[in-house]
Amino acid sequence: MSKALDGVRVVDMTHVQAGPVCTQMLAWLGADVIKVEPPGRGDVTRSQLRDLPGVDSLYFTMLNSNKRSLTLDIKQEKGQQILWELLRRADVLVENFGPGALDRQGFTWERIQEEAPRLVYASIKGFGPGGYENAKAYETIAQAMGGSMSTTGFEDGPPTSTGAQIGDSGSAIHLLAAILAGLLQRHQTGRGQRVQVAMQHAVLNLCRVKIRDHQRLQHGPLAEYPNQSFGQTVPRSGNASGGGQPGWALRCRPEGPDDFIYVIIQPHVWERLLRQIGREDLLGNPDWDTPEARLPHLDEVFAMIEEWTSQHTKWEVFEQFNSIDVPCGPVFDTGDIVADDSLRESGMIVEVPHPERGSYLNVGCPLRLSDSPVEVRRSPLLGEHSAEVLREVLGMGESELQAIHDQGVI
Ligand code: CAO
Repeated sequence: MSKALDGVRVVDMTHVQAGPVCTQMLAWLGADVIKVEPPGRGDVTRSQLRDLPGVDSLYFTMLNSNKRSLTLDIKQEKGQQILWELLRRADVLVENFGPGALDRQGFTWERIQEEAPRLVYASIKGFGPGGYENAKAYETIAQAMGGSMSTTGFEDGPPTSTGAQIGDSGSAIHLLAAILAGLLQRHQTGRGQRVQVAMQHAVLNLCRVKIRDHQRLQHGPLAEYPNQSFGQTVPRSGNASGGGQPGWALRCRPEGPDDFIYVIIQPHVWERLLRQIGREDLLGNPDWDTPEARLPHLDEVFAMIEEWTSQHTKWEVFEQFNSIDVPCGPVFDTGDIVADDSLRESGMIVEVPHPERGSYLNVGCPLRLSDSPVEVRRSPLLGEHSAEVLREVLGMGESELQAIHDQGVI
């Protein structure tokens, strides 16, 4: 079956996490993603956090599936010539180097527009224009400066980073949307364009509701927050839902570190919820009956529900609450995730064979397109497709391939 991005060629100069996650999605959608890596070492993550000696790390394999690998030294003149040739034949260039890295090798936006006017040139940097522009960034730096860390965690604890990689993978998804929009606009204009996402901006976009609450705070306390007192800025609110319906993580049997279920109280299922947990005595009680009446003593409300949940496993509670339409979610630990039948059936946890490490698990593609199914294929070995790409895309002959190999260009 054809793929959504069939015929789209991507020169992928990304490394670490933020860029590779974006280009992996482009590859899953059918683009021909050619990962350009420094000869000899490749993307630094190939050797970071290795679990097996001498083999590409899971850090690398899980973020670089469905791509081809071309090694190319862009600090040699010949390497730069080859890169220019590739860019003239490509639709998209993606990179996430530190500020100015590609400009220093002569690949400025001005020159790229002249040489490859149809190219969508996409970048992730830590920051946008302004005071932080030249600073490097990693995941947690973006979380710190995008509003996530100060609003995550418990009130009596320090600012906390999230397990979800909203700085890196979050920026990647934003960049994917921007690249696809750039390609669509090219249909109208015939021109490529410069596409940029700053990690700080992507995190801030994901923290939109906290800036909502910052402004609400100027007009009084945030009633749905569990906090007792408020200052000038949005406090950390533990596991409060942050939405219009209150929620909390409640302990379950046998009280292991992840034996919790997250429960949301919707007004129209309150009565059913009370009956399920055996507290019919509260039906009609004005202190408990309406969302407004419950709001000032939510801690008591959730403690009461927890008395019941703590007598059951999170799976039992999930089943029983679902049967009465109470929204809830057991806290999945990583073991639950990799063993979950429905995640495997839906292709979100996939087993991928690899010639050097044996098979490994990858997280599949959450995008479902009826006419563009995703098949997750293993990540490439370093330089695995160098000759293939240069022959196929640039029409390079064997003697030239041998010569640039001997010069260390590839
Ligand atoms: N051949 C030769 N050299 C190559 C090359 C190739 N194929 N590909 C890259 N390089 C060189 C670059 O030219 C650059 O060299 P110079 O520094 O001499 O100009 C260098 O490799 C890469 O520089 P860098 O600044 O990107 O690398 P770093 O390890 O110092 O910084 C990071 C890493 C992530 C902090 C930085 O890239 C960055 O801020 N990126 C933007 C934000 C981002 O994406 N962060 C998320 C990282 S995921 O957690």
